[in-house]
Amino acid sequence: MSEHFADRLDIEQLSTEYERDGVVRIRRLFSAEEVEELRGRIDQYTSRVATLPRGDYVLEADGQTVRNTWRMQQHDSFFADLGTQPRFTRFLDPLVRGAAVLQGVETFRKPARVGSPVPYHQDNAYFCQTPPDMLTLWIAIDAATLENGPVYYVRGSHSGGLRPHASSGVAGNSMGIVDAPDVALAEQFCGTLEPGDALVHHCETIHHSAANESAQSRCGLLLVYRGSHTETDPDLHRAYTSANA
Ligand SMILES: O=C(O)CCC(=O)C(=O)O
Repeated sequence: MSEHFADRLDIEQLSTEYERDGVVRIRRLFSAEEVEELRGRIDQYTSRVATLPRGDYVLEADGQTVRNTWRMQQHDSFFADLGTQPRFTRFLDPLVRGAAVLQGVETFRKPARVGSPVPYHQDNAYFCQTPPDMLTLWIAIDAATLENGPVYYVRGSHSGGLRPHASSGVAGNSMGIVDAPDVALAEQFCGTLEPGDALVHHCETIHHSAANESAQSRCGLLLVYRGSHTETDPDLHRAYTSANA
């Protein structure tokens, strides 16, 4: 395997920022050529969503444009292979305090003009894992700019525990935090990215994104991992099930 940018990451620096803020940005994790390959694979995958189980994709309100794809690793070995490469698990292992196990491959596509907002939430309201040693590697396929709905994070919020969530009514993000934190947008970590950059966020870091009213789509490819030692918490799972009933 030829050397990859991921092989040269400063894991100690990454861990320090991740532990402190619950989110860290990695510049140029993928080269321009790699991004184009990922884009091609995602486009190919998206073009055949109608053949997938209905629960494995979500459309925008126009009923046509794909908002999310879920569980891509189950339907396409390219994404399963991508997510299990040691070059990623090597730097993610310390962040999940164990062995990083791929749990999901997803897209949040935020298409131009119709991309819908994502309400304030913590991923562990969906994942229901204890201890919460789970994270998302969010890879920018398009640039994420101030105009097209970048993900915003409340720094340090992963340390405050899981807050109450309730049904949000948003297709693709069924749960939202009951009382969104009173932190001005300007104080939040704004996940602006160039194609090939990535974010790593902890599963209890509070985050959200706005609608995309711009003419530029903002596609993110998400690889989700948990530490092999985590378990499903029955109380969290009950809360998830009742909010989604
Ligand atoms: O991509 C986005 O806009 C939101 C991503 C998100 O909510 C997540 O990673 O859980």
